[in-house]
Amino acid sequence: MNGSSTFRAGYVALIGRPNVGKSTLLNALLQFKLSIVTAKPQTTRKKIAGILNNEKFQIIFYDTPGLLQPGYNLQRKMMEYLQEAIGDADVIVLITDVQTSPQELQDLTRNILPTNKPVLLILNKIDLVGDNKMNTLLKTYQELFPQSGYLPVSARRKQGLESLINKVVDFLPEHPPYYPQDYLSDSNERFFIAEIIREKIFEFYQKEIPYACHVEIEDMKEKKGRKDFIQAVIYVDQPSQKGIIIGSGGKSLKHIGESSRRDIETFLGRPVYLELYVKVLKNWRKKMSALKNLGF
Ligand SMILES: Nc1nc2c(ncn2[C@@H]2O[C@H](COP(=O)(O)OP(=O)(O)OP(=O)(O)O)[C@@H](O)[C@H]2O)c(=O)[nH]1
Ligand SMILES: [Mg+2]
Repeated sequence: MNGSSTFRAGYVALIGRPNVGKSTLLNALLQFKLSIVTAKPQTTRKKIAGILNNEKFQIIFYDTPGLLQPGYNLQRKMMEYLQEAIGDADVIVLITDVQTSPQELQDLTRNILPTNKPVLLILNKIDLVGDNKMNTLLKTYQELFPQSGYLPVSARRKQGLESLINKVVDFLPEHPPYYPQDYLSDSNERFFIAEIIREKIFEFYQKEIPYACHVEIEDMKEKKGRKDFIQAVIYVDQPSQKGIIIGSGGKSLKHIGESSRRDIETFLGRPVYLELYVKVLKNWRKKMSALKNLGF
């Protein structure tokens, strides 16, 4: 009867440089670990919807790949996802952190920030600095990004999130929900399972290896009275990387399998059996046809 006329719903793009904490912030806002988080930049490669629901609003947040100057086709695809999220958004949340140079961010965003949409600038990781440094940074950002609203937060410590949600909701149009109100995302389980495996690869291997890997779920079967069976393949882009992924006596791959399985079980809320293997798909990050086949 009442309240329905004031329901607000809309799309919010979470954008920013690699590693500033976009995925951490999404998870903190949803109070659920949906998007993978690692200490390495360029972890997120697609746009990932995370839907926040309550009686008054539905916010569809889009986590996106970190903003960069693309050097190869995978990175070009990543920037297309970012542009799509900006294009679809009712509100842009531009995230930066206390380690990023404000000037550099201004240079990078000059041509991508729309002038006809509200932009909220979020200064993340304030747990790493004192109030003085934080206030100086906020002042610099206010000078460089005059049309924005500003908020300091710590995604890791879950500080400032309520103000962020309130500000976002203020900008949202009156609109009925876009998705059923028990939806958390529009991606399927398989996508998130592959992402969990990729997170473990990012955490475990060094240098170029994580960037050369792509993960696909080849088979997933529910088995009555038994654990679900999941088969995943890790694609590498050079033959020499296959041995590194597997490790001596299969040790490294076994470690990835065990740590992935634990997190997949937490994510799904049920026990699974996980089988991993490795395939070479030469230069998949550069070849448009390979990228297309892998869902980019
Ligand atoms: N100290 C501190 N660290 C944070 C905070 N938020 C995120 N981090 C850390 O920053 C690193 C990067 O976090 P992500 O959430 O993966 O960053 P991202 O912006 O999604 O990175 P890409 O997907 O690579 O673009 C991780 O090690 C996080 O734990 C914060 O509020 N405080
Ligand atoms: Mg991310």
